[in-house]
Amino acid sequence: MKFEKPIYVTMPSLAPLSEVDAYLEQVWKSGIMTHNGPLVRRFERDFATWSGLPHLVAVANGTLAIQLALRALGMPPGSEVITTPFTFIATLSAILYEGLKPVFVDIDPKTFNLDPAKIEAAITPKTRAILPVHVFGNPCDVDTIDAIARKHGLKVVYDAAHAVGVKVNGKSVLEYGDVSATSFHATKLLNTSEGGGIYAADERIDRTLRELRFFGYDDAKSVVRVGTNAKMTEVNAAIGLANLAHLDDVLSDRLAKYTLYADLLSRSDALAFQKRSDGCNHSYFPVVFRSESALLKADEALRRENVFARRYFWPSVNTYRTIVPDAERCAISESLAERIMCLPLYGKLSEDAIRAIAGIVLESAEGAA
Ligand code: T4K
Repeated sequence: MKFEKPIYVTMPSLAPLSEVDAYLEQVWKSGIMTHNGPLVRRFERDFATWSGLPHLVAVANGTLAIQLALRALGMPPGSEVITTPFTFIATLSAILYEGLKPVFVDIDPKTFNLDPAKIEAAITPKTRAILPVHVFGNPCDVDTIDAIARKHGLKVVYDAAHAVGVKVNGKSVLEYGDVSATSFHATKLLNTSEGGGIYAADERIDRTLRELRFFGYDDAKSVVRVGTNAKMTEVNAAIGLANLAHLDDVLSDRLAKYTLYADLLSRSDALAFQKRSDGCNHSYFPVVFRSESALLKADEALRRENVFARRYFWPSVNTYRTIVPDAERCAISESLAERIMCLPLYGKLSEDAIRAIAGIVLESAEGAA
């Protein structure tokens, strides 16, 4: 059965418009649109409270959040940053944009996260930091990574773009590492349309991040460093505040939908799934096929029914020859990237639609097996 309207990989989780309007009225009344105004400050406070963090730096998007996080650590140009090849292009471009050198270390084939057992072999005298990603909201092995970083005197910046609501050892995963950068993009569990957030426990780093996002100004409006404009606007904060009130419901709904997909699909041994750790937020539903041709066949079958899954993440970012011509090969990531696809997963997706999508994927994968 062909879906009447196209089903995309995701749709934004949106609060009722009246709830956004209530915040926007404040913006219209005050005329304060930006420059870390009252709604941005409130969004920072409320998101931090919801996450159990003491503070947060809200920024314009998740890519700038990673860039500022790297910049705030003050690494010399050309410093090596150990990172994962299995991620969205933004992780890599942020490292390159900051004039740093990415060094790719392959992933764990089960969790899809940077494999901590392979990190130490990649450390050189130029290594200054490790930048892992909590892929699809599945937390990294933070204790092992932090222990390696401490042993070698390295900084850790987590790309936590997918990790809103993720907990490890009973606390927000954003608390791990020196700095964590998250995303509030329209496609994320909590969205401000475009937006990002950075958390650093260290007060000096936190202050530096605030200066970096605001042209290098300190609180007294003296220019104390080279900064940029990475501010979140009041309108974005209004959307975020309204959506934040529904975040607990969004998270429990994702878990229910993820579980339904998993129950339906795990009966086939033509498919494999991400090994999730406790605290995962189930923000994506990735499914792994035996071969790229099996994936393409399933994708085609879905498209025929008006369903548009996404190849997150393909290709493995170490293979972007135009920007990283000499990058390390990463066999596990490159193979996974060819065989993995994320199925539609969002609040308005009905149970019937999930059953139908799973049926198409199963039929196609088993036919290809
Ligand atoms: N690090 C990681 C690991 C990331 O995954 C990302 C972003 C970042 C860093 C950087 O964060 P940001 O700078 O973006 O804050 C999307 C998102 O644009 C991107 O935020 C996300 N990761 C990435 C995984 O996915 P596309 O090009 O696949 O998205 P797009 O625009 O095709 O959207 C997917 C589907 O969502 C559409 O088919 C329809 C739906 N959609 C999308 C938008 C933008 C809507 O319904 N409404 C919308 O406004 O990159």
